[in-house]
Amino acid sequence: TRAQTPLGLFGTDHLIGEEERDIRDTVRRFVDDRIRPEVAGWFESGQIPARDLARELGSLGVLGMHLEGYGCAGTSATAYGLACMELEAGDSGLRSLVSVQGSLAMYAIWKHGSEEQKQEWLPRMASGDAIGCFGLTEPDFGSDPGGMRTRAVRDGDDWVLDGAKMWITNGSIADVAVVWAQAEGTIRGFVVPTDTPGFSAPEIKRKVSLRASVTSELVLEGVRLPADAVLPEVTGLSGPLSCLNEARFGIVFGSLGAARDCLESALAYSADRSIFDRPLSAYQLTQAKLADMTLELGKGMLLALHLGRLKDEGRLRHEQVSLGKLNNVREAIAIAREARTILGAAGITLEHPVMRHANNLESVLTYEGTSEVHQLIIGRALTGEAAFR
Ligand code: TGC
Ligand code: FAD
Repeated sequence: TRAQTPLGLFGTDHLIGEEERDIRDTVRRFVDDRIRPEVAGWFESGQIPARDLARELGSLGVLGMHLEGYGCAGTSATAYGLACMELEAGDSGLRSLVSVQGSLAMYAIWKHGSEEQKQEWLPRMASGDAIGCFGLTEPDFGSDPGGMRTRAVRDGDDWVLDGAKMWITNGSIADVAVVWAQAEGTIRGFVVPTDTPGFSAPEIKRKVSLRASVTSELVLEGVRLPADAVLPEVTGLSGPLSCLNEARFGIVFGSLGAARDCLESALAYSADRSIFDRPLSAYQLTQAKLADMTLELGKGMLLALHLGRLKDEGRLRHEQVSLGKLNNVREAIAIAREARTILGAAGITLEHPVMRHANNLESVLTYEGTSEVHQLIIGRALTGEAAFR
């Protein structure tokens, strides 16, 4: 009998257009050639060549790829999702770099910025010459960003920002930070060049998850900005939340990339590993695990593609993104853990990608809305009752 890949068995490629497949295959080749040989080392040392990678990802065309104009490719949302999937098959940290750049920092400027802000930042960010970060979370306000304490106060025409942001991806390496702050009774976004006096971004060390990604604190002490640093087109919490929808959508696909990589590792290992004189893959218990993992991967992929098509038609609602983020990250972690059992002791090392993905997915479960927050968003959509507070 002919061995099939898990997603080959589902036949999901038939739901993807030719151009989307070409984009996916290009990103897959980049990950195979450039990322796979290096990524375990980056994870182990907690150091990534982020600036080089940003330029390479810019040349590949994935930074802000689903945005129109300003040097961005303007692909379908589904193509962007598929790219996220390939990037995260390499490492969640790589997909994070791309998510934060394209879906959070660039999207905030693209959607809510002035023409001058777009001209100044978007082309450089699309090419990877400038790196962006997105400061929403604070030390005391993660799931409840509406309570943020960072303040922007008017001084003449200027704005002066004071406060702190926490757990900010790309913070220490960013050229520009999109910072959300309380301003004149509402929440507003500010475009902050990171060389502005009073801005600093110490890196958070000793992580055991998402080690191939820079995570930082942002400290804002009397950061003085000109009047035109504010994002003019949005006020209130819906501003940052609109950006989160974009990044969460990428995670719906991305998490499946990590899961697929774990499942494929387990498949390959089980075929090679001989136990009690037979390949591990020939045992019924192993096949039950492989079949169940394949089912969840395939179901997650069908959900992702469905959400992708809704987004391409402009009909995707944010509660639907929550369905995808909650399910696919949760199942990706379950797949990573099950795959790890098949590898036995070998599964706990960096010789195989499985434990690295499993550890990374713990961060993915928490960021962009924890699984509990997404349960509550879905619960509110079902019942009409908000149970957040
Ligand atoms: P709530 O009253 O529900 O909403 C306030 C206003 O926002 C509107 N809204 C949305 N708009 C766009 N998209 C959404 N998803 C929206 N959800 C709500 C809403 O209509 C309302 O508008 P208006 O005009 O009436 O004012 O707000 P709430 O304070 O009750 O909070 C709701 C809650 C808990 C769901 C929300 O705050 C939330 O999603 N919390 C989770 C926070 C989060 O996800 N943080 C992520 C930070 S960034 C990150 O993690 C990057 S990871 C980096 C990487 O990918 O590597
Ligand atoms: P908390 O909000 O304190 O939650 C703690 C626990 O309480 C969780 O289990 C949560 O689900 C639960 N909980 C919360 N509310 C309720 C409720 N109403 N009912 C029941 N349980 C509840 N943020 C950014 O702004 N930009 C970034 O670039 C960024 N990058 C990140 C990178 C990494 C590696 C990580 C780990 C985080 C990043 N974050 C970023 C922050 C991330 O968005 C927050 O960690 C997340 O929103 C959760 O906030 P918290 O960690 O403060 O947890």
